[in-house]
Amino acid sequence: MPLYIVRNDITKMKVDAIVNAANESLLGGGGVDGCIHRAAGPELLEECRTLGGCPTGSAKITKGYRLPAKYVIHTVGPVWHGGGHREKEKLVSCYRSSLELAAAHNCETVAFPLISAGVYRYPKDQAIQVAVDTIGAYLRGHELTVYLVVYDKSSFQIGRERLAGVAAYIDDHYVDVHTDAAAERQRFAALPADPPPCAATAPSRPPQDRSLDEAVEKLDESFSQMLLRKIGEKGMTDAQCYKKANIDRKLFSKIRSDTHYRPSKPTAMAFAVALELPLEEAQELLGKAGFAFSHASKSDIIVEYFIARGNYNIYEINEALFAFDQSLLGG
Ligand code: AR6
Repeated sequence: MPLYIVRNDITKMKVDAIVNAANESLLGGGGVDGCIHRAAGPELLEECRTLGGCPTGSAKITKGYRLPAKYVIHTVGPVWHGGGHREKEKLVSCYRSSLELAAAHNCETVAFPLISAGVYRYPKDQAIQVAVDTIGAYLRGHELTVYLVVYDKSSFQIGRERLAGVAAYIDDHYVDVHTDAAAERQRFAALPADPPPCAATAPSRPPQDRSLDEAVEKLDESFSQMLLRKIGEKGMTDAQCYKKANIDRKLFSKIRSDTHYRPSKPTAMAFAVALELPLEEAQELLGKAGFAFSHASKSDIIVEYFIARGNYNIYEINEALFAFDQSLLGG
């Protein structure tokens, strides 16, 4: 199920559980901990007093009281001491323990702040990376929707290593909007007209003309048909594909059952990424939904950057899209 990166105050999130970046006493503090206790009311502290604290890397659960969230999962991140004191291992454990606790309480939606990235001084870029990688890995095997709540935009510094290449690629490829709007129109004009709605209307071919038949069949394929064919060809299950695409199971079912479903561009791109299609094939799949990669669109260039490098990690792609204020893929 999907991972969304959002900018918000976590105390406002209407989810089953929000995660608190607490300290080992679980008796409140500053930062997001202070915000959560203020919004939940004094009953939260009362319940926290009964828990007997929590070791670093673990998590404990309470009710949400006056919060819109049903539960608060309190986890204790590591204090940053330079990186040589198993900080990463402990931070990974915070995310895992919190997710497992959420699942044990039948939560379907969970929101995390960037644990340890404030008072505990974990470098923000590395904290985001640990969060995205750990949550992403967990979601491959579980049906849960997770929100990573980023409070301040400065958490996403363009200068950092993981995004530096993306910034340079955008500089090289982002073309003047006016010039490119014309190019985009031309590109659309060059696309084949929408295929007829039903394969039965395709002209019949002599049996020996197999390859032409196949070509015509492919032209007639809808987005949904092409998607399902490619899932089969890649030997993937539906679930593997929609999870890798950061797509909700319900949306996938809709696409599966409606041959003529027209997805949004981010959804079509998400499937191209999940199927690990090279650029040309990705372009073909997008074309089935009536879209094309455009150098007038920063988000297209960012996705293209990752595909061209064979990096099909949708969470990393979304991290970059978020950093550049673009709509995320999937979801
Ligand atoms: N919503 C979402 N994120 C927030 C909010 C909010 N309302 N407020 C802050 N953040 P921190 P830590 C972000 O310091 O580093 C407390 O005193 C913030 O920008 O809250 O794990 C505890 O009691 C930052 O990116 O947690 C502990 O003693 C992230 O949340 C200690 O701080 C985490 O920053 C824990 O330190």
